[in-house]
Amino acid sequence: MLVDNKNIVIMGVANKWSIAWGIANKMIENNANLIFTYLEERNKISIEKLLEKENYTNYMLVKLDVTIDEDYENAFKMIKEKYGHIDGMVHSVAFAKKEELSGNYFDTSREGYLLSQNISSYSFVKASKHASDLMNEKGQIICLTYLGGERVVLNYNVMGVAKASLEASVKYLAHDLGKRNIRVNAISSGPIKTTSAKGVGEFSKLMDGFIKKAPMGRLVNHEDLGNTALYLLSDLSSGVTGENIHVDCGYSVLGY
Ligand code: 1JT
Repeated sequence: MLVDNKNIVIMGVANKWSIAWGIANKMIENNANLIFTYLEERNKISIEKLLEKENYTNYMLVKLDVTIDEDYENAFKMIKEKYGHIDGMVHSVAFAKKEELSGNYFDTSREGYLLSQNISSYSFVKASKHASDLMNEKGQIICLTYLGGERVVLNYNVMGVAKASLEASVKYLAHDLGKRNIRVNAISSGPIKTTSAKGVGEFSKLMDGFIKKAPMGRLVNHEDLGNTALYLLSDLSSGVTGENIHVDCGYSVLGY
């Protein structure tokens, strides 16, 4: 198995619709040891329930509010105490205020801008620092992004700018960590109906348009993302770093 007995930290499972859960599920099938970070008690309970259903008991849950420096210290200290080292990390965390995901980008508030950068982008830098400290000889780090970080996608606005900075961080971190044989990559996912996405106005319209236009004529699913995550977290992708893999049923090749 491709990630057999690997210790992998997964940030961003809130419930069964989370992209991070799709990735975790694939890791469970491939016998990884998973460490979940969560924000709120209700997320912890959701994760425990999901894992119980899978009959998966060999895991760790740690609280980590990505906006609090001491939370990283505590979380990674506890991870080190239990596992000694880690082999991989998955970052699937983002936030923007709902009112900033529509209308004109120029109406973005300073507070909203900084909040989305803090949670969606800086957290990846900070987590990569702590995760890489626990990696020996080699490691793999991945994050989730969206086309709106590279192109103008209507309404994505402040999140697009946060994803642009996340994608730039992937390249700088790949440079920092390459000599230590730690690879850093992004997965650019097509739109997925998660709890956060459902809160966005006109999201269903975006999904309909996506199915109509995407070369494969369908939506991306959790398994598609889990498969690419498995590739990136395993030795199948040895030699790949600083890359952004589009798992979007071909949508991003379109010029119309
Ligand atoms: C967040 C939200 C990050 C929705 C997100 C996201 N990354 C992708 N989506 C889905 C999406 C959202 C919009 C969109 C296209 C896709 C919700 C708040 C938390 C962070 O516009 C075209 C707005």
